[in-house]
Amino acid sequence: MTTTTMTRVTSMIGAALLGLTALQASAAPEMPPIPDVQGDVVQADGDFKLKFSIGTTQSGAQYRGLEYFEKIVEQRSDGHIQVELFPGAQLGDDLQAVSALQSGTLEMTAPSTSPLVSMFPKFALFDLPFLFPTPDVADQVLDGEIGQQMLDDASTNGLVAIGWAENGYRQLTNSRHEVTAPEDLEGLKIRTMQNPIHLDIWRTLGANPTPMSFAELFTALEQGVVDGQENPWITIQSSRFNEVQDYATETNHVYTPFITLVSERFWSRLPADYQQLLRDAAKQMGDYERHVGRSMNDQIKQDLADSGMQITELTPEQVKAFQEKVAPVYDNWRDQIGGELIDQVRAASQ
Ligand code: KDG
Repeated sequence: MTTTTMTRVTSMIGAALLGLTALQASAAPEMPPIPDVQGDVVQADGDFKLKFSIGTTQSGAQYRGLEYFEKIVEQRSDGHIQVELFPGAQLGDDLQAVSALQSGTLEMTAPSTSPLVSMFPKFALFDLPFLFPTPDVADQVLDGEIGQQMLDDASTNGLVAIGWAENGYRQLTNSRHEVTAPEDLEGLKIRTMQNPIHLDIWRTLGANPTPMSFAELFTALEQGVVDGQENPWITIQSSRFNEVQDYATETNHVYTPFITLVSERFWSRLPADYQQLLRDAAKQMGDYERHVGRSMNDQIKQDLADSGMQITELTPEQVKAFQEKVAPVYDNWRDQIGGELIDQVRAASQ
């Protein structure tokens, strides 16, 4: 191949790549800029390496939050704590990452609460359908007494729970047909998180639910092992589910938080001032990450529609039909979660 053809070929490849990156760049919605670091440098002894693993991808709001966490911790420790980020379940899915923290082979992770319900039964509060009518109610609970009590309860079994972030309000997608009523779910194979309440929700709604790790979801959708799934808009886009799903229904049926966890073995090696630095950084990361996800929902819905997905926004009457059909789930789980806790959250939305 003569040099000119090479250059022509290379320039063509270059152009194609540029085109591609431009396309990808155009696909990724504008994220709010990462804020400046607030607070002074923390003086403390020792140098530390911290690996932080998550299951969602690099183009999601959660990863953006981690980038802010990394910036705060490295700047305010004057480089004495080095943070390495691992998105996309590179170091394992939620359950694998949590057990890696317990064995001390990983320092931090931020899973959804749903896969951890067998370890922390009270987390099931977040899996009850339609319990958090607005983000405000979610913030009141996470940043209030209930949220703090849950962090304290989860600081056991080799784990230290230091903060909350947000996965978000979950939306249904599928590859078969538009869903506007529970009856449309008849016979649809829906992937759920590995969580007994989510299985109960979709069974009660008339679908055929299958529990599965998030790390296996895209392939299962692509191969038609399951017809549908449910996740927040930001996760639907950042995981490119719109490439294997044609229909989305804005159900907002469950609010899922992320909980920020540290390995107790790593934590106990940190000087107290660095422990406080990680707590401060986790708080700022969580607040920023909530803002990122919420500020992008409308833009993402538009992008998904532009990508060819049929987005269905339910009327209040249609939402009510889902709420009424799924109400029995509360009777099944009230005792395990605690009626008082559920009533406290309900009171917060009055
Ligand atoms: O680590 C990623 C999971 O925490 C998260 O995406 C869970 O919403 C989730 C799902 O559907 O598995």
